[in-house]
Amino acid sequence: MEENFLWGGAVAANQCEGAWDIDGKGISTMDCFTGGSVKQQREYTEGVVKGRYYPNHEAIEFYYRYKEDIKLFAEMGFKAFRLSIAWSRIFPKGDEQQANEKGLQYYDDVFDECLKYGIEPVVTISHYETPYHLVEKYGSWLNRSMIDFFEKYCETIFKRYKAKVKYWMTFNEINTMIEYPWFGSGIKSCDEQQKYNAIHNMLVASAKAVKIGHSINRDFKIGAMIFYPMTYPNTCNPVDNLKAMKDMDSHYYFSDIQIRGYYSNKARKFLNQKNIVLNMAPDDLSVLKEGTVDYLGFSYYMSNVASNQNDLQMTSGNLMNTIKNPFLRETDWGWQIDPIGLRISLNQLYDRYQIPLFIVENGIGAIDQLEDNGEVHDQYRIDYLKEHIEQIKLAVEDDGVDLIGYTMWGCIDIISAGTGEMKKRYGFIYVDKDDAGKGTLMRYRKDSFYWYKRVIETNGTMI
Ligand code: BGP
Repeated sequence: MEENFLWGGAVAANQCEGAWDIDGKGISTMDCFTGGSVKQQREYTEGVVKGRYYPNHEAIEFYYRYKEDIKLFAEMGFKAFRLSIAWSRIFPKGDEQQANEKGLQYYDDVFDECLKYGIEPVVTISHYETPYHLVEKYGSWLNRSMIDFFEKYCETIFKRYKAKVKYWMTFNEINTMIEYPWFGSGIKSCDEQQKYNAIHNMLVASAKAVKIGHSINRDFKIGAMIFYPMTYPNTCNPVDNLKAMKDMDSHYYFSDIQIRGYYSNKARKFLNQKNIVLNMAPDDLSVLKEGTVDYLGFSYYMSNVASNQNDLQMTSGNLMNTIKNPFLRETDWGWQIDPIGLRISLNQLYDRYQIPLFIVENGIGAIDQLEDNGEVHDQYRIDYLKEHIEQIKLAVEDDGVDLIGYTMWGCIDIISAGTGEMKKRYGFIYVDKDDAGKGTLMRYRKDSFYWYKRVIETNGTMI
């Protein structure tokens, strides 16, 4: 890989920090998601309800333990660490004029700790963590005022951290808005007209953020970020291929606009056919054109299958269920493991956009066993990551894809976003905590910790 390839790991504030109401932080949407499981969806409550269990409230207390954790990342040799800033630590309600200094100082300290070890922070500006007050008072992104609030938030953090952070991305998996607007932005319910206007507001806000960021530091690299559900047709039947194409078009809708800077022919046709009218301000289209991103970040865990039939066997996946693929193994949570699919995804995205790509999430959620001697033998995680990194190398070295870096998802065990579980572990580092919130929160290096250290040391040659 390139000498400056950004090997690292990724987390999100709401899934690791805890300290949900400390040092001035306001309630965020994710603070209102109860614990759940594969069988029982997380409940999004009206605010924080006394007596309910919210796993994100304590999470793994990264807020207090970040020095210990970043030291462990440095021991692995991380070049980059992807994390998010909790918007409601900076603006507790989201519509204030004055930022919360304790929140700003916290991230100053975290970035300083990263830079002490030569680790590049890669910052997600909004990772499912909308200030809950903005939902209650304005209806979140249904309201165009959010563009101004987001702009204020971005300008504040860009100015504050302009000498410490170079890599940014605006919205985590913005295409989550298709199926889960409450997850992506806290919107409790909306029809298609409202949903695609909320998405339009987010896209305009993202473009404005890019423009502001580049005016504050022209060296900033600001990316878009989608989850990439690369999809195969179930058969060579043309109708299955058409379905696979259409399914992917619904996701390209987001990255097309953020990378190309305009609503494509397909996007406009889609909106027309749904009778969706966007409430545009006069300069929205020029803002989208001027605020195109510098790179595309994406998450990849598994691949999907599309068919015109609807009586086929299904399995679960990241943010969406899919048809079972008989050629693929599944994780304990039913996600289909497809390393070659990652090479295909890299080719599809690079062929389409010809801009640098960044894998900002990839990993396997599994049930890990902490042995009495403090070891965790997670050979299945080494195998998963090894198989995917092999394909990444082929995409770069054989197919010529321009890839900035790879931040493995959940580099330390954290709260699962989809299920709220701790037992769905991703990390190179085991955290002693269970689904009921019990545990010492002590950290333990897994076998994969030492394996990844060698991968980074050899820049991907020894995997
Ligand atoms: C992505 C989110 C991450 C992370 C990941 C794994 O959609 O961006 O926040 O959670 O999925 O999913 P889960 O935690 O549900 O296993």
